[in-house]
Amino acid sequence: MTFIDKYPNEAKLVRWHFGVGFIALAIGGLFGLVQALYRTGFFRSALPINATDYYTVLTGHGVLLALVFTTFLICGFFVWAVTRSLGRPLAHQRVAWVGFLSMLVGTVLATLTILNGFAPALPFESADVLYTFYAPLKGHPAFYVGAALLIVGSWVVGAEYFLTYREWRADNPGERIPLQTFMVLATFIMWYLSTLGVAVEVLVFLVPWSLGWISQVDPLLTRTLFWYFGHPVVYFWLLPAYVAWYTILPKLAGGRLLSDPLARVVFVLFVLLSTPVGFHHQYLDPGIADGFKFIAMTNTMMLLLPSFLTAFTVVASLEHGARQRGGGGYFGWLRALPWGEPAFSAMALAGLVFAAGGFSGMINAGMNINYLIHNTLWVPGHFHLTVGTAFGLTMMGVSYWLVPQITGKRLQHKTIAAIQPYIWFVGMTLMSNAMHRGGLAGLPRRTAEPLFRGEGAAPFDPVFGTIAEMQLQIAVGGTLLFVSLALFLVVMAGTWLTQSGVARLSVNGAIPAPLSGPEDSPRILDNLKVWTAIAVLLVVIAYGLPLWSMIADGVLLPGSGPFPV
Ligand code: HEM
Ligand SMILES: [Cu+2]
Repeated sequence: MTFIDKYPNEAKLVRWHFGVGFIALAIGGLFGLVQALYRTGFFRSALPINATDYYTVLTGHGVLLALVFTTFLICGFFVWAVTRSLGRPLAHQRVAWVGFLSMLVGTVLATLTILNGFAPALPFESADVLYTFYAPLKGHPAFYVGAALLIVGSWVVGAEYFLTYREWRADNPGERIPLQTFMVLATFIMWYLSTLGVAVEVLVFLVPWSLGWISQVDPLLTRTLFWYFGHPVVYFWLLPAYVAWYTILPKLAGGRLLSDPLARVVFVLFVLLSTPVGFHHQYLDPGIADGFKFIAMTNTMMLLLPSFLTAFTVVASLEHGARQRGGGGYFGWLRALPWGEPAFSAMALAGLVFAAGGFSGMINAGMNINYLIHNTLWVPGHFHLTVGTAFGLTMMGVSYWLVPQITGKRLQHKTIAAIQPYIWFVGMTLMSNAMHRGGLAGLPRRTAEPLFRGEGAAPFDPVFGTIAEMQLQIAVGGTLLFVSLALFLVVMAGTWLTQSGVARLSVNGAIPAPLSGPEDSPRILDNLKVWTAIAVLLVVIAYGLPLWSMIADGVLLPGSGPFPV
């Protein structure tokens, strides 16, 4: 039975989340194209913006894609995952709708404030503060309030998952938590723990400051609170992709997940290690002792372990599937995978790209080698592989599979859908590779004038190739990405708006049991209270002293007092 027939209300909730996410994707993607063309100098004079507006565009791009598109898609996807895997409707529908509405109002508020940056004639401040909103950059209070409503809304939707789980638990004492629900709960435990930082930053400091109630804030403290949240947020994006790779992808490949216990171990490791690592974004910030940066680096490197485990489990599951379909040989089985199915190819290509993103991430995480690439174009090169593709392209794959199930309509424009992931893959390879290389040559990120042309122009020194050739690849890659994104939205709109016909589409949304099930793992893995307690302890160890030294010299005073290393 198709999801929409079994759970019509939950299907509606997922649809609304996806719908808002897709609108954010459309606007954010358009801004991405503008950036790629403007900062590389292609069609620059034809674009209706100037170098100041560039920051409005860049803020819109970062906020709408990295914060809004992600959060809506994740919350919607998880509604499906919890309902399907527990096999019951949500416990308190209304709670989830309240959360959704809060997210929606917050998004509208923040977006309007950002877009206001295009109309300097209006007597309002706007919010060209980028999606990291570092103080002392100051935005209109409505921007911060909007961001807070978005996050608080996601908390409320998250509460719904826990409430539904609690009801299920009452009916099923002693049973193992179904895998997808386990993954959702683990992801949200991490989300609650980490968003606390940004909530304090916004509600205690930035909102009162933007309203003029307090005269200054401590940039180091607010940055630290931001990055306390800013690294776990990347796992908030990544883990839903993992949910799809572990639970949907093996089925699409014609097989079954290799190991449920390994999947649980991976998610537990993320709960433990995602948060006490934020200082790896602040290697260049003064006022944080090197020893704490070193702890953050070590924890970060440990996070490679769950990602390697994932690569192993997912590839092994795909091989299993391919062999079920008649594939053979050492690598020959790869050809037996359904590469023409957009849901499969999008997720599989996303996983491949993520491997590359993982490697450039290791460079970012190295305390010394980070200095080479900090604030250069390398960094956006890296995260377009991770959030941009590992998350973004996976969610497109999820949509190809799920939207028919939540609308009851057959996927339309199948040919377009089949080629769309490949266009994304090629575009991203061009853009991201050139961004990485440009970063190594010293090209800065976040500027409309990366070449500092004119007097005192900075010399750039690529190891091979030229800056001009990299700029061309960024522009061509960015254009292909935009084309791909537009094609995806055409397929979605076409599917959504098509007449459903006489008979409802019936999709087999069942997910086969893993080869090795939860009964093969120790019960302690399901004890989320224990893992939460250890995670909190690790956070206290990593953050306690540095945060104390930042506030001990006066909560609003910049910097931190010296303390012995
Ligand atoms: C049409 C596809 C896309 C294109 C052409 C594109 C292009 C770009 C470019 C050129 C930059 C660098 C701007 C600069 O530093 O001056 C950038 C930044 C960024 N992009 Fe994208 N992008 C695309 C899709 C995405 C997606 C899908 C995501 C996330 C889900 C994303 C997230 C970001 C973020 C977070 C930044 C950094 C913003 C900042 O520095 O404040 N982008 N993008
Ligand atoms: Cu990080």
